[in-house]
Amino acid sequence: MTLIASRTAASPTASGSATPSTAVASTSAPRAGGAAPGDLASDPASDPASDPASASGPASASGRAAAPDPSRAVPRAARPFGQAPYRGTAGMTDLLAWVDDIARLARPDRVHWVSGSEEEHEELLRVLVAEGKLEKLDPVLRPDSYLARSHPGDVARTEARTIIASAREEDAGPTNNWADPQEMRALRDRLLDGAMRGRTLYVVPFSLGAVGGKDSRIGVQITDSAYAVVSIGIMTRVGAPVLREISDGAAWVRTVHSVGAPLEPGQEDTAWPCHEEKHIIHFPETLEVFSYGSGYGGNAILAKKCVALRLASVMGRDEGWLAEHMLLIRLISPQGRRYHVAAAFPSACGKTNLAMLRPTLPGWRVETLGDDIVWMRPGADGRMHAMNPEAGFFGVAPGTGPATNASAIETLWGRTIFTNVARTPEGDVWWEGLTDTPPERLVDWQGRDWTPASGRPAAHPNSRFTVSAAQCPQIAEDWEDPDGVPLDLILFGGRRAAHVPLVVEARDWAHGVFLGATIASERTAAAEGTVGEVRREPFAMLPFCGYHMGDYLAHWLLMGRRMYTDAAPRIYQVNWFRRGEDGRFLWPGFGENIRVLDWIIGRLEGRAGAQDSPLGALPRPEDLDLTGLDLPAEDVRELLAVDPDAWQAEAEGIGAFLETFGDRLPAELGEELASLRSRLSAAEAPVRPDRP
Ligand code: OXD
Ligand code: MN
Repeated sequence: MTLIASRTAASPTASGSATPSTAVASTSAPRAGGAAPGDLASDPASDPASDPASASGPASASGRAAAPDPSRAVPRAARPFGQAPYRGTAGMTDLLAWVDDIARLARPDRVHWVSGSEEEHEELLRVLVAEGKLEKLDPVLRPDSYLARSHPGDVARTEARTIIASAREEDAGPTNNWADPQEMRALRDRLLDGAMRGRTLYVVPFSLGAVGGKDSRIGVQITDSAYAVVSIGIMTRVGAPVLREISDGAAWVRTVHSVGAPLEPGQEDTAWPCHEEKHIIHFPETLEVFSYGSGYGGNAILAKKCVALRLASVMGRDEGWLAEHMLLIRLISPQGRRYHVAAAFPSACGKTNLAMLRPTLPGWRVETLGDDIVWMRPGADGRMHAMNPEAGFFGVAPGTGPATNASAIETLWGRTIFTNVARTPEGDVWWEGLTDTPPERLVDWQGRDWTPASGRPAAHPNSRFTVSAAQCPQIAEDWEDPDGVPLDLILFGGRRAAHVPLVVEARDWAHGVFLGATIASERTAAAEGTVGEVRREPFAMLPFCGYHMGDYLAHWLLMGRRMYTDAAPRIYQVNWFRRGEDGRFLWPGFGENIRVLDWIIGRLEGRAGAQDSPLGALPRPEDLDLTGLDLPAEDVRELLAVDPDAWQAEAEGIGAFLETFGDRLPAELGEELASLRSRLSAAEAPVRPDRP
């Protein structure tokens, strides 16, 4: 018996006639064999390990529980997948009441409580394949891997439909869309009314950070998308161990997601159910999220952008920490010294590549700790401590290849869910950049035949892979350590064709905050909008900051004061994307970025030289180790050049942007801008380093 929903297994009459009480019946259904196998019970069974849904023990690095101990598991045929936990504690009673309320409104055919077991994950994948929502890839070429093709109108985060519904409009600030929370609750109730008819409502308890970690946060996502469930299972730690936290009284975040595509009795499902009308609504005061209409990425895996960034940034503001759109690595020097580096880049600007850097300079090593989100907090030792709250990578596929990110390619050997990439005739995947020469024939991301002459990309530019971080060959051994790592360095970067030099050193924390606040970048396909258009992306957080950006900048300045000046991470700005007049990238990037990191670490260690510029200290060409790199001297000069006239215009743009924060702009940042302007005025001519 399996309790996982399947359209083929579902009874059309049951789906049509589910009353609120039958819809939620499975939350209180009697347990197989009279035991309490799915329970978090109040007495001995309050230990989730005594429940077969969690008999497999705590969630592993893969975000799913390890293989169950056969001596403790109930026979497979009787495994009570999806059964509701017991209302044994106040925490569980609250959770069950909330699930009952949503189920009464959304009227699903059934309710499935996600246990996080490996069997459950596999069963969900099997059902998704049976329903035509996933395609299983060739088991030899790409073992245990799947391909999803989304609806062509549901391919990226929908920033225009992303709302911060704070009680007061001014608290959302000028960079967010705001709507009245009461209206948004009414909208939510209207949209949810019957939205899950004919479908299964999944309850997914998730933990950001190791379950029980002192800086971890937990939440529950209700969703009617099994694709979202398996994705959340990879990206976070899910299931019974989290329920235990809730049962023990831990605070948790409530998130509800519906694809907005109820099924009438007998109605055929589609491969990618979604709705034209989309809303991603955050309630920062009550720490809730409601997402409707989309099944894609950050719109559907609510733990990621909605909770780990937008709501977490609010929690961080209130509790004295920071939730950031950053990668996290450990850089090990040829002398064996270890440095921890966090780096903020806007979406699809190479965070995953830098997170898995394979240095070309001899002796250097990089260990991956995270590729997208970092939570950091000033510690009692006066240093900033950082951790990656996620358990997987949701990376952009195009551009990822053996030459650009060999580690990612190895990470994707199998056990991966691909979305919107192309499929080869042999049943493997392909995307632009995976190989230099495309295969002669493919099925493209929309399921159409494709050849190199088709004149359109085979994979969608925002096509993705979802994979456990544990599969990365260079993942740090301690990547799940709840204590995190002490941070030495913070990088801010964007994608800028002109003006912005390869690297600039901040003078101090306030200047570093100014550099972070003024990042601008060319838009990529990660969100809807015009690709290539330059927009200001402070701290790469423009779409992810859950409150007023001016207050966020003030919070960064405050965090600086919570550290010892000489122990705070040093801040640098980088730009790998500068182009020459002929449009060529001037810097080779990827593994060669170690040369910039080597200079930065040289600065930290006091061994690297620099020249001053109106923007901050820069390397002279001779300060960079360019050994073995066939880089024209003119290109190096261009990469390190600062043109005061162009920067005066840039400063105008920065000023206009900062003004939008009104009286919430911290005075220090106005002073930083004034001092940049006066340094630019004092510079007589473009700073162009001469090669010795
Ligand atoms: C992501 C993004 O998915 O930033 O990580 O869009
Ligand atoms: Mn991201």
